[in-house]
Amino acid sequence: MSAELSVGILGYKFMGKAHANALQRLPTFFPDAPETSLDVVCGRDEDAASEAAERLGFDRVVTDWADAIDQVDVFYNLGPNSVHVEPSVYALENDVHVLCEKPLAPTLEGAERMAEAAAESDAVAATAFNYRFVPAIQYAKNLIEAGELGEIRHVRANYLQDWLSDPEAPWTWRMDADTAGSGALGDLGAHSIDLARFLVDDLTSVSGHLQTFVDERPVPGEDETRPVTVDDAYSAQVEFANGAMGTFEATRYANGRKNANTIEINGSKGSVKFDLERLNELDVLLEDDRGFQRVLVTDEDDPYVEHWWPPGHVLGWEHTFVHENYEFLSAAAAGETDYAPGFVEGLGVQRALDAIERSDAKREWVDV
Ligand code: SOE
Repeated sequence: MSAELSVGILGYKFMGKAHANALQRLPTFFPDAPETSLDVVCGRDEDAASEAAERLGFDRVVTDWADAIDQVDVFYNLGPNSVHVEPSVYALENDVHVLCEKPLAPTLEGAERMAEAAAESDAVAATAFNYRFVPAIQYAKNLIEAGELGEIRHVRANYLQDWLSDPEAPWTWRMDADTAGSGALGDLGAHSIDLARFLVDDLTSVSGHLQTFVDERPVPGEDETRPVTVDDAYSAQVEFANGAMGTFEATRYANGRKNANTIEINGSKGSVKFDLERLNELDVLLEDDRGFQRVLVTDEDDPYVEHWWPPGHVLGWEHTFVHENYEFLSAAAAGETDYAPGFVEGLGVQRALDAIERSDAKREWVDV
């Protein structure tokens, strides 16, 4: 492997743009990050992939993912969930580092195969849970680890969007069980569950409920509809290993909520509240406080902030990807195969997603 890590990406749309932007920001803001070369974009549609490669700053294009993986040090799996398993396993078997978007796989079996491949590989595997890398989330984690909230009793985590409220909103792969696995549950719930596992503990049992409100949707540019075979929304009650209890919800139908990813944690001594739509802030209540205090998490000694701007010069959603790429690439360069969030954490979340689906099917509590 050369000193510079060559990068290949599979999938060049929304997540391709987010990660390419992050890779380009690193040399300026995180000069100690490993150097990378943006080498190859992989996509079945060569023309579209070429256009994307040029726009995102990559050198070339291939149409076969194995070709891409054979030629790079680091593989970013940013495609639909149905292409997470095979290419990621192939990369790890060939000791190519992998960062894979969430949820890790469409099924629990797929995620288990990926985690096994990661355990046997000398390469580093990462699951792209970018919200762990929000400074305010790491600030909350530090408070919890320092015991400032005391014994954790409640977790309330919601992820609310509204882009499917309109029944005429077009069909996409995110609505197909074979391609996506699940709907709001895997796409949004995976983030909430990862944050809860990161900040609090493992989930041990769940009572889940899934709902699909609109069964078919128009296919863009065609005179037909396709069935929606995933959930539009889920809710779950959960028990944590440490005895805490939790309530979770995600939907694509919460009119007026664009990307409301919130988590509130209450302990015996204090509480924290986070809302992605105010991501520079954390509401904190400590032992002697009579109400929540708004902490602006933009001081130089706050996580990652010294790399950016002076206090108060707020960060945005895209910065979470820069921090995530910094940590992942640093671990890859150092060969830290116990990197977290790795495929172990991706699998942990997938077990919870699977349990919520099982619970819904049986209409009873199940173990994770
Ligand atoms: C779409 O619902 C989506 O882009 C998710 O796929 C992302 O993971 C989330 O961060 C924002 O919403």
